[in-house]
Amino acid sequence: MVCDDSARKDAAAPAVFRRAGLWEWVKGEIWMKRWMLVLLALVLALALCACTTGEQENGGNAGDEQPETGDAANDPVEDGGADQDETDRPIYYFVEGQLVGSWEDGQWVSAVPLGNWDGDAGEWVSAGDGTDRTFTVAEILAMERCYVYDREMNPTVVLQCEFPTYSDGLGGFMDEYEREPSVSELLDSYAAYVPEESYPDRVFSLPTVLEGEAAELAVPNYSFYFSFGGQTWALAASQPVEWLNASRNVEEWGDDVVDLSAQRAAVESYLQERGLTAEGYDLEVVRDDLNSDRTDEYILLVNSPRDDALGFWSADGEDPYAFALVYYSDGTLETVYERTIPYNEDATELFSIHLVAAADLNGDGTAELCLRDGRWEWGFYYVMARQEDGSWQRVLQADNGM
Ligand SMILES: [Ca+2]
Ligand SMILES: [Ca+2]
Repeated sequence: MVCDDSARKDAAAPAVFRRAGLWEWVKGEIWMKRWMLVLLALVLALALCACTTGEQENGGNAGDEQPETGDAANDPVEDGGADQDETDRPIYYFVEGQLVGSWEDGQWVSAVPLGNWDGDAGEWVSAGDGTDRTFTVAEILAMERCYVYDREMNPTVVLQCEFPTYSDGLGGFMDEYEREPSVSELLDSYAAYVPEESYPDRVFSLPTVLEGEAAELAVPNYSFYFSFGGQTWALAASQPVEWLNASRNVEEWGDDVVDLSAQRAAVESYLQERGLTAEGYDLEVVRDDLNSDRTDEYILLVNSPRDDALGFWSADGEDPYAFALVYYSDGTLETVYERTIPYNEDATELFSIHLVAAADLNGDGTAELCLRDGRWEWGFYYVMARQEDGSWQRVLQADNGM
């Protein structure tokens, strides 16, 4: 019976095996041992393969003979890969809805050239330290999400961005963008919501990827506002920031009355040193730890006396001024921003400086100050950054128009 069985198996064996004599080897008495050897070799080969692949994924020993894995070190890896990708992107900042610029490649990049308009000379005068570029609406809508901050509110995340589009452009002042198809038509197919006709705002989900002509639309650099979740917040950013601004108008804060006599004395001597009136000036005080040394600093917004009804300065014959200062616990005063103009009897210009937000935007441990420079029917937003020598530089700027 055994022989019969063996013969049947021989007959069923593939002809090619029989010709090569392999079948004898396969069916031999020690076939089990041989197959185990083959299996062991297979397992060893697989284990070797797995080790090599692991090294390549970690960017470790990707050898020259493996050029296709040479980029592995630059590819996002599973742990923190998304974070790595995020940190390579510019971080965008919006002050009261207006794009002021970004932090990218380790530097500030302003949305408009850093400077002041010199009305007498009829030209821009450079101010600040940094560069600027044109931003596209496409890069703003590519933001994964937006972190928004406002007074007395917990920071929150918003996944919606809105802005106005018109037939001839973005915003209301961009006739040079007139085109066919209109800007509205270009963007409507990407919008999550298009309101009733004649209402210009379009609502977009974050992120939205624009393509073609739509991807080339520049963010207007004059009087153009983004809102996020329906609001223009004090501050919005594409990455979380260290938000301060906790104690505003500290003199008026309920039971926590703070004696500001030292700060007021410092302000008054500061003004007198500059030949400016120290009577009736307008003072706004914000208290917080700007430099992470666990001691509060005082941000002092000092504006010249004003007529409450008209908003013009009210000290006849005195030069009007606006200052943003930081007062440290040792009595040191630093000038963040200053503007004075000679008194003019035909005084029609209004200007004042206000703090919109204080936050460490670039995560270096020192807060930047976001200021609103209000002028007569025009104005600017500035982001001021403290330098190592204690000076403050304007690093980002937006033109807020009306
Ligand atoms: Ca401090
Ligand atoms: Ca900072």
